[in-house]
Amino acid sequence: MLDYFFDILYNKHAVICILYRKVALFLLNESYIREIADHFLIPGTFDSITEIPTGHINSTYRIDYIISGERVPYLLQMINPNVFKNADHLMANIVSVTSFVRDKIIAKGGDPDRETLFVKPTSKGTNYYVDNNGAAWRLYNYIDNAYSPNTVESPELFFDAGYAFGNFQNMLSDFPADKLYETIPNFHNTAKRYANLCASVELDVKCRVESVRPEIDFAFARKEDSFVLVNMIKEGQLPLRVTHNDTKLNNIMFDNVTKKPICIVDLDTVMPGLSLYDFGDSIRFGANTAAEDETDLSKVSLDLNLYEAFTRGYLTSAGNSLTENEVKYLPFASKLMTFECGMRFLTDYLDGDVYFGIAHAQHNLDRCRTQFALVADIEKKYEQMMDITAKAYLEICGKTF
Ligand code: GN1
Ligand code: MG
Repeated sequence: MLDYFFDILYNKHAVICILYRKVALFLLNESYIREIADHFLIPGTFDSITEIPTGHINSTYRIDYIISGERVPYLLQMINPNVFKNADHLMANIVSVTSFVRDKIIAKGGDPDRETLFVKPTSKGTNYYVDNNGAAWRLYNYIDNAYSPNTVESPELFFDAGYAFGNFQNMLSDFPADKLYETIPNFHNTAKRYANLCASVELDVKCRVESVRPEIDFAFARKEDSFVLVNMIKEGQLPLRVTHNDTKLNNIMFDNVTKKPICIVDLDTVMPGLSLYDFGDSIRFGANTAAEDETDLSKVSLDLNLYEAFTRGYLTSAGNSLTENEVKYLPFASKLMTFECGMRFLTDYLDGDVYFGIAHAQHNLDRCRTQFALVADIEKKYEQMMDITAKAYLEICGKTF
């Protein structure tokens, strides 16, 4: 009935229809989300819910409560069950990593409520709540008066981002990595990602292969790249570390006033991994002169100034604890993580968009094309990136590779 009503409206007034849908959906959502929130130990009275529409995977809401006359915000999140199959392991990872980081922040005289996320328990004392549909929900402190940038406004900001992720790496350098679960096995195993793409091309469930031949050929031509770091791990040439694994710029919260990074968020994929994954993924997202889903590919390029700024920030906080190989391969990792992400978007497009959230039918393909255009530009600028890295390493750490 509701749909019929919407359809009639849609024919006449498309824009109004979209607005109505949004309002209706929101109203339905709001009471549901309130019910979920009731399962957590939150003092005070409920005030409001605001959806935070970022991220391609989880659903995120800010919920405000009034406690002793003051508005206190929290972050409520539904963990995407299609992506994270084991909420218990995922939440155990997050609780142990955030407790560890929290202790370090307190020891350094920092503000633990602002500098790290921490998990608020349910009224039953568990780390998360499972709703009637089987989806897991968790509640965090909300880092207020802060923002997470989607674009780099200045090299200084990107230097700070590099410093922040390097610092995160450092804070966890003595965390026992074997205590962490591998919540998404082979997450950055690029050889596996390549094999997944091949399998999806073979199956071609949505009959899309012919329409994306150039993208498939682009990926197939770079098969060898996908094995490089995987083989280095096997040969013991790169150390396993505790890594974030999703180091997009918008996973750093910056303070509204100081404009400095305060907190690293989105800890779902904290797992044992390579420092190179974290560095490369940051460059993929932040040093691109265009958005991740830009359709005008002439806007896509690797900004060398931004590459340099991030590299310098990162080496300033993490450089001395990295091995020579971990520094030498920074340009390669930038290319590889971009290639990996492009392969993942392409695979999902071929599979019928079953993994990443999309806003329109071609979204995954657009994202894939942007990533591959960036890979091509990195290949052109590769020597310059090597020079920038070597110079920064020498100047900041006094070392060569
Ligand atoms: C996903 O949901 P979001 O935007 O934080 C994805 C990352 C990708 C990213 C691409 C668990 O992260 O690996 O790099 O999209 N997260 C997962 O934008 O797959
Ligand atoms: Mg994420």
